[in-house]
Amino acid sequence: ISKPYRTVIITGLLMPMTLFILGAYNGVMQTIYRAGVIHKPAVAGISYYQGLTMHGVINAIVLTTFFAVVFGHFTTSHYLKREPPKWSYQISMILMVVGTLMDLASMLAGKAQALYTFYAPLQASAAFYIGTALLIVGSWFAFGGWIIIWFEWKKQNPGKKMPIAILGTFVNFSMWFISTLPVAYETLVILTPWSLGWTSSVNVPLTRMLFWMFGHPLVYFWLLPAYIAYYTVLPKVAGGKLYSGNAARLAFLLFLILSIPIGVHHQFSEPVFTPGTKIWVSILTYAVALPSFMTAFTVGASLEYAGKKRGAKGLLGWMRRLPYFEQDNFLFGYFICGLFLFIFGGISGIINASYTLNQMVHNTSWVPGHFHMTVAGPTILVILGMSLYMYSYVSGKEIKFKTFAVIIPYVWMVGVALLSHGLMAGGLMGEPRRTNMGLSYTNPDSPQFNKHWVPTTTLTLVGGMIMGSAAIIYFVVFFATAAGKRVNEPQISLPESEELYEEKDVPLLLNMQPWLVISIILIMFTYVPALLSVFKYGSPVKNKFQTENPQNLVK
Ligand code: HAS
Repeated sequence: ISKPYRTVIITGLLMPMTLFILGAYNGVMQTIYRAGVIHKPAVAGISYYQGLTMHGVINAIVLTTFFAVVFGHFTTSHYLKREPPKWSYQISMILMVVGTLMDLASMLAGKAQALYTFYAPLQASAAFYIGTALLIVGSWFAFGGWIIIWFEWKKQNPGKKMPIAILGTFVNFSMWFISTLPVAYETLVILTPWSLGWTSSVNVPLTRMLFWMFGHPLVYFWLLPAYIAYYTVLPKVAGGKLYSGNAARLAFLLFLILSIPIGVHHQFSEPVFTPGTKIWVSILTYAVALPSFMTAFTVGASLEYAGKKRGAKGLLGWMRRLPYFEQDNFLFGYFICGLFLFIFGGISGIINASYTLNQMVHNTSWVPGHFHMTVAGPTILVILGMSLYMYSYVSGKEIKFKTFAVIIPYVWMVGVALLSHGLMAGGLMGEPRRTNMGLSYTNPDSPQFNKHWVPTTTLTLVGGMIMGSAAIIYFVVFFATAAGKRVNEPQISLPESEELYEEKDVPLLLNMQPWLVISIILIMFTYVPALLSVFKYGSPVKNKFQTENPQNLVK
């Protein structure tokens, strides 16, 4: 591995992991505010919404984007046996670092309290919008470099199939590229001039629609690196083989067509969109669960095969034989805990997808309950495990405190399960999300005090504390590893799972082009009517606190 490439990868691992300390701290603070342990609008100079914005932006946008890029460098260089052009990875990292620093400065200065969803009417500083755009554009450059080396590889290896990890990476970044166009437009063309006072009004529903055009595929951008690891790394780590390569390919390609056109499912409660658009999006949202059901089957079958190869007997005996606590296989714990949480994260997502059930749970704490079992489940656990793994390889340093490294995911999983249970149980009783409840509902001195939300917010607090403890142990392991001495030659290497069967080639699964065309058609089907509605019913709002009378928005 060349020195500049190593420097870029190490920066891409160290910088977001350092910021994650601040992100995780602000997450724990959320549970403290909610449980009414403190009844204050701010702690240590960071206000409730400032902290919530930092928590979301650092954990869900910065850490995940850096990881997707670094993991993409690893998968492409490992499977294509070459490095991308220097300009591509260097420009990419510079833009991402500068963008992140702009975001961080805005958030620390209290100039960005618009939450990680940052649509109007909440307003952040122009630096925040430009920083976010730079972070995104930086990731495009990395993708450009991988496309170049893919064509080189293809020329030198005619007739060879695109490796599954490369297909997963390309699907993920194609979807990312398409869906980041609307948010780049939103931040640079609409929100930045509005924030600078160059425009006097803003079309709120338009900014929300453009955000969710990006915001939903964003969640699959978080998930797909984890799926790449589940399909191509986990079977090997578990001691088995991948049950079906064709099923893995189909799952990724289905994400390419179904991830983008469903953003409106975050907007079921908004009167701007017609019922027709909402029903259509509800149906597509059920459809996007299919590739995950397929993943549950394929990955489950691969694990069963691994357990049986390790000597398991009977129907479920394979579950007992898997390498849960093996130090040399420490990645296994991160993967399996993520999969376990995702069973419940997925079920709650399918509940959200129902147009009618969504009316019950929308804007309650049920929603963060759902997304902590997905983002803080497979996404973050694979990020934590793989970051440690990649750091150790690319720096040539041994992982320190391996016993701790093995138990972290289990502690984290217990924390997430309790936190999410508290949030979801509270949500079903109407507990609001994004609210400093310590000032009102969980403050016994407030006339708004609600005793029914005390047990649920307390459970959330306990879960948050356990997650916080797991995070502290992780930071010790990660930074002790980073501070260690180099003992091996730095290299890029990944565990490579073989496929169990030699399956027949299916041409449609080896060509992304038709899927890209279907993707564009489905996007048009959803967003042309959605855009027409937004222009018809979404009136510009003059200042950030004034909203239209909802009656005017309904025809
Ligand atoms: Fe979601 C809201 C619907 C998946 C993240 N979601 C959110 C928000 C976030 C988020 C962050 O339809 C809140 C945004 C905000 O701030 O407002 N979501 C879904 C559906 C799915 C789904 C249908 N979400 C995700 C993933 C996320 C994520 C993945 C991040 C990574 N979500 C919604 C909806 C809303 C929403 C509505 C709007 C709510 C509202 O009103 O605001 C599906 O993709 C889920 C499919 C998943 C499965 C599970 C498969 C299980 C697997 C594990 C198998 C286990 C094995 C292990 C093999 C079908 C693969 C076995 C072995 C052993 C030993 C046990």
